[in-house]
Amino acid sequence: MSKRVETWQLRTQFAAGLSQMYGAEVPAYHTLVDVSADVNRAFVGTHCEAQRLGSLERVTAERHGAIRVGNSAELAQVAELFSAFGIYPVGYYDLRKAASPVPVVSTAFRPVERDALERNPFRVFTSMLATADRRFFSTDLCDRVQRFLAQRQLFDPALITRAGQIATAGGCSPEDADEFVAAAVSAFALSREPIDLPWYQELSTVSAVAADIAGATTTHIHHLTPRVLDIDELHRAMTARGITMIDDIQGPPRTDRPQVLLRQTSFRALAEPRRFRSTDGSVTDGTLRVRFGEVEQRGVALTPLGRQRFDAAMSTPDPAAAWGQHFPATDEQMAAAGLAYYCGGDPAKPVVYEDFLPASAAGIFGSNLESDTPAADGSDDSDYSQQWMAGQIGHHIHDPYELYEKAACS
Ligand code: OOG
Ligand code: NI
Repeated sequence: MSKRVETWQLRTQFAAGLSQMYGAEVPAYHTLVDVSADVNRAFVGTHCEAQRLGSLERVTAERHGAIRVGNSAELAQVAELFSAFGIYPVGYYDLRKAASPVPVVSTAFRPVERDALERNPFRVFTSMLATADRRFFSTDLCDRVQRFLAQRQLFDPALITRAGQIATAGGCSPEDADEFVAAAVSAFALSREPIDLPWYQELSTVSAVAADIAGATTTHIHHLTPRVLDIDELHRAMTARGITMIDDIQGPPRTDRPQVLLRQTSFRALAEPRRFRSTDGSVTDGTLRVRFGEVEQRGVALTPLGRQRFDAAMSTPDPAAAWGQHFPATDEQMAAAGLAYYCGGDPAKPVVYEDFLPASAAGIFGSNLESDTPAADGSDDSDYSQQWMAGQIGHHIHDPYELYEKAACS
């Protein structure tokens, strides 16, 4: 009898399958992955402590993905599907509160146990359209979007049922794994179905993100993000290859002090072929610039106290210049001051930050919008809280700090 495929192996298979599909759809992603691997190899060759935040093998294999759904029913299906891969909702991000608001609320699906993270840390940043927020959607448009969403089916119900069974069993046979993972991956393929052009255009006037989410009857993987050990070098190397990167690296500044949290950057969305249906029923070929490539560099996870320092440094006009007033020079001092998590309190063993940053996420969302329509003034009486989201998907949403606390002590 053949061996059972465990949850973490299903996760690895799913991440690899998405990567293969996305690379075929967006060839520049392959360039990003190649350049990331080069940067990582070179960095490890010249820095003796390079692998303290993860082995070269793990870092180079590591990805996060991003997906976007329309309503809480779809989010609940995603939660059920992802439970088969051992990834669960962690953290709550309200991107409507960002400096450049995006009409979504988000969570990140990721492994929560340390050994599961070590085996494969694949995460998916998952956003849901906030249609009930009147600052973005009129009552009339909200009704029509909700009707549109209620009629579409992003996932085959049999796939979701199977996911629940596999999650409960903690794995499946190799044959079932191949079939299940292939079906899960293809649910995120870019569709060739024509898009209703007037509908897409109407939503675009609210937000390009709204159009991407609710403008079509299917969803897709929005991006996949490799991890690098030196994001500034990656930015230079990609630019040298003629790929237009966004100007900024989001998150903490470059510093020679301990690397904290998460730094991210992206290349501009590329035109991808899509088909459109006009009011008269005719179908034409066109393009959309929606999907881009993103890259990340991860540092040590900060405690709530460290996070306060981070927020204070980031709110200054020049975070790089202010950094030294907020953070000490060594991991020993970081640990002693209770600013960051270290396994067993050992400064040589930083606990890697596994989550996201709301300001950076909004920056990544916005980085590719030529322009986006700002939210209208007025009040929002929608109830998109973390508790609301947890109730809708029927899953506890983990508190990242509790997970880091546990990782540091175990
Ligand atoms: C998600 C944007 C945020 C990140 O890594 O912070 C993000 C999206 O564009 O759907 O991917
Ligand atoms: Ni991302």
